[in-house]
Amino acid sequence: MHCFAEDTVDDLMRESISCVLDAGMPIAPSKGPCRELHPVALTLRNPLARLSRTEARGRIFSALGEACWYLSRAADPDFISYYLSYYRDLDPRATAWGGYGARMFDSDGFDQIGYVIAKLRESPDSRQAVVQIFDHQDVASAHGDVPCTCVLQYLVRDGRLDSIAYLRSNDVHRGLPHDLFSFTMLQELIARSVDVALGTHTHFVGSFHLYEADRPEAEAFLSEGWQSAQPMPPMPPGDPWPAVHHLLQVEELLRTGRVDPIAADYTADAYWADLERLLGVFALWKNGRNADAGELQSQFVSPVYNLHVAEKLRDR
Ligand code: 5HM
Repeated sequence: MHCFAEDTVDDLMRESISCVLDAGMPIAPSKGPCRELHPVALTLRNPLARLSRTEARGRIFSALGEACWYLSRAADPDFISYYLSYYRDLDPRATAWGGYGARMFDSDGFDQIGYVIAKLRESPDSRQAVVQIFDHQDVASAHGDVPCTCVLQYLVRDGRLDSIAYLRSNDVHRGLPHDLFSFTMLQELIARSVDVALGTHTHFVGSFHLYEADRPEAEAFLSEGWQSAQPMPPMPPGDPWPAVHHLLQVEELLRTGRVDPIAADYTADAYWADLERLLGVFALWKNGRNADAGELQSQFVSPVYNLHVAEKLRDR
C-alpha cells in the first residue's frame, strides 16, 4: 500500500508521480502500456488547493467543464467533448453510458447527492452517506466506458465534512487532477448545503498508473519545479444550488454559442462570477478570439485565476 498526504494537488501529484516512476510495475492493459502502483491512498488535506499548476496549461478549464457536466445531471457526450478532446474519440454511446452526472443526481430517478445532504442534515454521525457510481450493469455486458469511480462517501466528524472516494482505476497524469477537482467541488457543495466546514478528501485507488505515452509530460512536470498553484477561495456560505443553476445556464449559453462571452450575464457574486468568467475565457479561446479577452480578464475578482487565464490566452 502506498500512502500520500499533502496540502495541495500539485504536491500530491509530485509525490505520487515520482513514486510511480521509481516503483511502478509495468502492465499492458488495452489502453496502452503503463507503470502501476497498487493499491494507493492519497489524502488532499486542503480540498481548496484543487488547482494544479499543470492546469495552467488548460486543465482548470477542462476540470471546471467536467464538474459542470456532472452537475448538469445529464451525460450529454457533446457537452464533455467540448472541454475534453479524449471524449471526442470515444463512441458517444459509451460516453452517455459512463457519465457520472445522471448516476449521481438521477440514478433510476433517485438523487443520490440530494439524499446525502438530507441524511447528513438529519443525522450528522451517519455512515450511510454514500453515492454509488460503478454498477454491476457496467460489466454485465460490454460498454466502451466503464466508470472508474465506484463510490463516494461523506462523513461529518468534528464539524467538518470529509470525503472519501474509491476508484478501481486512476490515471495519475490526466484522470487524477480532474477527479480531485470535481470531487472536492462536490464535497464543498455538500458541506455548504449541510452547513459544516470542509474537511479532507481521501482518494483510494486500486490501479494507480501512468501511461508510458504520458511519461515525457509527467517527467517535465517534475523537473519544472513550479510552486503549487494557489488554493481557490472558499465557496460563499449558504445554499449554493441557485448559484450552480445560474452557472449551468451561463455554461450552456457559452458552449452553444448563444451568447457572446464578452456580454454574458455573469452573476453578481464574486466567487461564482469568476467561475462563469473562466468558462467565458474558454469560449473565446475555442473560437480563436484570445485577443478579445482583455476586458473579461480584468473582471476576475480572485487573483488565483490570473495565471491560468493568462497562460490559456497565450495558447493559440
Ligand atoms: O481500462 P479502464 O476502464 O480502467 O480504462 C479507463 C482509463 O481512464 C484508466 O486509465 C483510468 O484510470 C482513467 N480514468 C480516470 O483516471 C477514467 C475515468 C472515468 O471514469 C476517471 N479517472 N474518472
